[in-house]
Amino acid sequence: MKATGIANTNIALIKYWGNRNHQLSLPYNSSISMTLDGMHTVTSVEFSKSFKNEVIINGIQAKSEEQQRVIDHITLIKKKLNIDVLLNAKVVSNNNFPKRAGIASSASAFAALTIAAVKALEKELTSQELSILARLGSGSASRSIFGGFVEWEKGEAEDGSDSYSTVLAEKEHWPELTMIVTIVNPQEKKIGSRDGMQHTVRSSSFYSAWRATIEQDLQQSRNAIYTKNFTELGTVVENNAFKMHSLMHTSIPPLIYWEPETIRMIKQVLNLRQEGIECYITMDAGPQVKILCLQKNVETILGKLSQFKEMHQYYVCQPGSGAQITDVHLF
Ligand code: 2P0
Repeated sequence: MKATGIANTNIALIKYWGNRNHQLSLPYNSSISMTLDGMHTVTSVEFSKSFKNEVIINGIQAKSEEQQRVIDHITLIKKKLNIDVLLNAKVVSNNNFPKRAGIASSASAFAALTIAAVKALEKELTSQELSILARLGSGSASRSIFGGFVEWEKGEAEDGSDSYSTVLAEKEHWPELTMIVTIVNPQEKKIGSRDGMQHTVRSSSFYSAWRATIEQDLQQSRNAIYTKNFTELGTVVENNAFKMHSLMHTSIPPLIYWEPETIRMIKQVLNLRQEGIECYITMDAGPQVKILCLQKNVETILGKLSQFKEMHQYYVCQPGSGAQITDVHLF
């Protein structure tokens, strides 16, 4: 009854920001992401009636709020699978990148937790069913079940049965596409995405503009991925990220995930582009700047940015695989 899952994180190219049903993580719009090779969470889960529920993240006992979120997700999985809810779980999870820093650690975390828990409960589910379950833990986790280029369909059903992710293109379709994730400020964020997005939906007068243009962004992004048109993809990805941050900035009170280093990094990337090195920006619910580029330009971009003291750390990621079960357990 012990199983271990490994899941890569993903970065949205076209963002999810706002739920029509918050409890079920049912979004107002579909979103598109790239699963990132090498930025992952590994999670082992074991069930026993003799256990107390226990959650260890990166070698330390999880804080009560984090522990509750993990245990609530496991309880929900048990209920959905008609398993005795008194069966307690020991969960040990390791990330190989900072959590709660705006690099979608909950995406890889809840994807790995979901596949490990289902396997430990000795159930076989389809990828679609796993994507739905992962979505209930964290919306973006529904995308990390799959590798390559992924679309999470918003769906229409009230129960969320048609809101899951599918693969737009496998990772082998466009291996040159690269995401450089720069860590400019490693602090944990104070306002989580789930609270932040609902605040935005309630109070930003720009939310209707976001919804009015999102289908066009999705279509442009799908086309650019299918035809491997980097300029078209980069243009829509960057614009979509700035639109999402405009929603945050026009919330009342404003929700600002950027730090001074974020702006300085944004300027650096725009300067690089002016110098003729084609690269684009995306950002999530945190201060980190991600740079979308082609593999042939990675060395030049890193060479330029290495002179920049704000960049504490970086990850260079190609399109990665979907979530998988492994035999190597963490306990
Ligand atoms: C996304 N984000 O599409 C959007 C863009 C962040 C900005 O989905 O609170 O991971 O971390 O469990 O679902 C982040 O929200 O929520 C997210 P948390 P989730 O990737």
